Amino acid sequence: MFPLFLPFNFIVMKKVLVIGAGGQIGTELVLELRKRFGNNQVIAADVKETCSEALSNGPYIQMDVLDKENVREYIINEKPDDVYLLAALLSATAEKHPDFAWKLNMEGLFTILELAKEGQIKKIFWPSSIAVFGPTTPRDNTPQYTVMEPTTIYGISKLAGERWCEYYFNKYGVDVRSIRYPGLISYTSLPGGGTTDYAVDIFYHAKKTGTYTSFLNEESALPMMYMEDAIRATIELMEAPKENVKIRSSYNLAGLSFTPADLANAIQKEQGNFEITYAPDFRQAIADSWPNSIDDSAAKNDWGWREKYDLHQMVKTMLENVDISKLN
Ligand code: AKB
Repeated sequence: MFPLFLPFNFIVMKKVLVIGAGGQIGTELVLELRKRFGNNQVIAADVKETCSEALSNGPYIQMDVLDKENVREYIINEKPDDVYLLAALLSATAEKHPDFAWKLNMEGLFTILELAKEGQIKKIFWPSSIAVFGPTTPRDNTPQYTVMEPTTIYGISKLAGERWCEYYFNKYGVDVRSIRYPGLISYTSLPGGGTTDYAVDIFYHAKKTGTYTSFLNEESALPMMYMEDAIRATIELMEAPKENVKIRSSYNLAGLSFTPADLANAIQKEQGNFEITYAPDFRQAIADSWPNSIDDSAAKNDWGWREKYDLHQMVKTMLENVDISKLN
């Protein structure tokens, strides 16, 4: 006879593959998915040969998302239900390697969309970004639907990717879901190559030396979010009933919005001794083309999104947890 109460993991015994698991989002996403679905159900994949210590509690495979045949063979054999495709070059690095950024950010997406079209994957998560907006977009409380003329190669690739996602949903019924991430702030894994990275770096320097030189000027307000909120949003969107996911390009998502000066003040309040100076570099022009704040009412209405972290809570949590030995 069947037991009356089935354990949670038995009921939701799905297999999940996270490609690009070694990055800032990937690491924390894998850990949270493993808590929910079981360690062995969530496969971390990354281009790096070996797995980071943080991800050693479950399966890991080396995977280059540009090696299409290998990705296809793996997915067809392993049959993951959900695939999170996170491998990408972020805004600042992409400006230095535009050809490779376009290749990496687009080709992997096509491979995964095609596999879903063939019925090999049930659901896809693909991250977009506030970088899809550009200097002609209204900058305050940027609407879900508005002018989108990105000026960075990263933004262009993300906007093109959004259009492809929506096309595969409309044309082939591919269940693809996406969020336009703001700058993400976390302490488990360092960000790499983004324009919003200052908002993570600052905590390591504040704790180690009490000073920081920001590569954005003091007035650069940008949409930001604490990683715990971003991971929860991602999983909530992926677990939402299909009919609630009305936007198949990508959802605006808002959490916080602050300038380097606001962040420095909040750190000063929390820590006492802290000084910031400003030396804007090429990333300033990227920040200047992005929104100050985002309207995320569609995400709130469609699948119930609510942020939890405010600036004070985020600063407190970061100062308590950043490990300064990670700073070279
Ligand atoms: C970046 O700065 O490139 C990213 C992003 C906003 O997508 N953090």
